[in-house]
Amino acid sequence: MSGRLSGRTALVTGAAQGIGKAIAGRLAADGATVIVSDVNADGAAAAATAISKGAFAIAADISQPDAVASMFREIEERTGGVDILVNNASIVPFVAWDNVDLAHWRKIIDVNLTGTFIVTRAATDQMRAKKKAGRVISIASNTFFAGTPNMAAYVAAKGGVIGFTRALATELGQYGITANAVTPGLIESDGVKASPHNQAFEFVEMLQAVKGRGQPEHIADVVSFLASDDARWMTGQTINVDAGMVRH
Ligand code: NAD
Ligand code: 4PL
Repeated sequence: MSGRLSGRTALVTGAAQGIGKAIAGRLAADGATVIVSDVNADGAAAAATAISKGAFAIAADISQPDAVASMFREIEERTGGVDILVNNASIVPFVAWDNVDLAHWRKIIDVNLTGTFIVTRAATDQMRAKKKAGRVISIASNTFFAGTPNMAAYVAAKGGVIGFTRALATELGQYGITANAVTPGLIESDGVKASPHNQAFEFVEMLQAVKGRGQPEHIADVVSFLASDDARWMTGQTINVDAGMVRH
């Protein structure tokens, strides 16, 4: 699309489908070499093939430190190291409050928050070792502002991602690495279309200032900006991208 990321290597987690796949496609169109990563190995391979130029797949579960470490060894061998990390992989549950038990809570925190930490730890260690002016962009959610129902553990994890982003910006600024978060509103992703969240569009649209259904590309465009040199003076920030559903 622009070539503004040519020469950079970008890792997008959870990129087999949905928002992550759109982000991977956009960063590749911007000229980056993109690693399409997902716990769904076949889906990641198919997405990398669809993106084609400059993209390849590595399967990894972000909550498994050994799998993540081996992914970063492969990235180093094949590209010399990651410049841009997009923390996108998450479980997007729809679970009524009365069914939010400890097992569900632990699973969501383990993948959505601890998984984000595991990948970010490995990625930023690699960026520092390779003297990269790195970028960490984490996909949170506007449910953190709205307190959206049927997602209590998810909302808590996304709040954790926003807090982590603020601390990370402070810790890593001295190495020239920035950390920012994006909070999408309801997006018509593959996961949402296959879930009860698909019933929420009419209600959410009523709350939006700009009408229509959020699409993965709406998020990918903002992530592309945050990954670009135009965002060099921003760190520790959270950009809300939800057609004005909430005002943050
Ligand atoms: P999706 O369910 O369509 O895709 C998520 C992808 O993440 C899947 O390919 C899945 O296999 C992968 N994944 C899940 N657990 C993983 C793990 N442990 N390790 C590696 N990969 C894993 O989801 P989406 O709607 O595209 O959401 C993408 C991101 O955007 C998530 O962080 C989500 O919380 C966030 N988000 C989505 C919406 C929305 O309405 N769709 C709104 C706000 C934020
Ligand atoms: C407004 O992050 O932001 C449903 C499902 N509705 O995952 C989300 C809204 C969902 C959201 C989200």
